[in-house]
Amino acid sequence: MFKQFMDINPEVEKALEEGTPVIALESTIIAHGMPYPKNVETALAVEDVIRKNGAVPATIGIIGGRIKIGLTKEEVEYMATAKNVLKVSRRDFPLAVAQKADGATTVAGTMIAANMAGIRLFVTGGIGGVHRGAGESFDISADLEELKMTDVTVICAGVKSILDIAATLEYLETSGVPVITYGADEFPAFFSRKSGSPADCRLDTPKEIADLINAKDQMGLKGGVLVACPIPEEKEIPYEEIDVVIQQALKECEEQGIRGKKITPFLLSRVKDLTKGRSLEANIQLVLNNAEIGSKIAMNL
Ligand code: PSU
Ligand code: MN
Repeated sequence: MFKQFMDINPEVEKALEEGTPVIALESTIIAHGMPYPKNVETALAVEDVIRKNGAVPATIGIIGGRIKIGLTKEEVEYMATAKNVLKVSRRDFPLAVAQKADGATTVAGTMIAANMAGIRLFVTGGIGGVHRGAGESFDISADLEELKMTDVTVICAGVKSILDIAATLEYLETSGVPVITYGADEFPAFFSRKSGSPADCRLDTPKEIADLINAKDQMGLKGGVLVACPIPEEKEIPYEEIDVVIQQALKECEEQGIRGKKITPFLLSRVKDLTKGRSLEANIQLVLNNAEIGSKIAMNL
């Protein structure tokens, strides 16, 4: 059903047939998460890291209403520069497909498409979560709902402190999602290695993580797995330093009355501007690090 709306890149299709590990990548980070041309450079560099490790990348996005599993270089460039690219989470697929629109898939959107294509692993930078003040605003990312129900492992660098990190972890616990911190005792906060929240489950090798994923799948337990990889120490922005910037961005978001799906892109873009691009550099480095670790997990699955 879903498959009739999908085009699978021949390289990806061949890998899936032959059992070569395939790793999904999202396109919201390209269209709405980073500025041009860094978005294209990063997307292609991440694909290179995955290939170098023996796996095959599949960047997922929607072009003219077709769900693409494995964007070509030209299509990545198109996603990065086209106007009116929708941000596509679960609820946006019907509109994007019916209107033959272009769409960048979020973590939730990418998980759905990856799962349909038979891809088990997905590497990204950060996921959405429970926003600060969600008790009043009800702003909880659809990414968390997707992790509850869709069998894809998401490898990220933790959760940005634009969100309520402790509440996000509680939500994931309630949802029955295994949350693994790779090689650290504290769950990471994207730009920083520390978040103030302890790691519930620490694993130190890609093999152990692959074993956990296999065990979950073999038991028939539905839902995703979240793997959080702390940003490499020399690349991090200390928590106290980035928190000041985030407070400022949150204040502006509130003042300007930004709502719904526009909130996260607004905050990401303000944080980048307020750090004069330093956050962008950290963002790029952590995605590359996640791709390296994700590939190693893939090779052990
Ligand atoms: N967090 C980041 N970078 C991102 C996103 C989140 O640090 O690029 C993007 C991802 O695509 C994620 C989406 O799935 O934002 C979440 O949006 P929302 O909060 O509206 O659910
Ligand atoms: Mn939201």
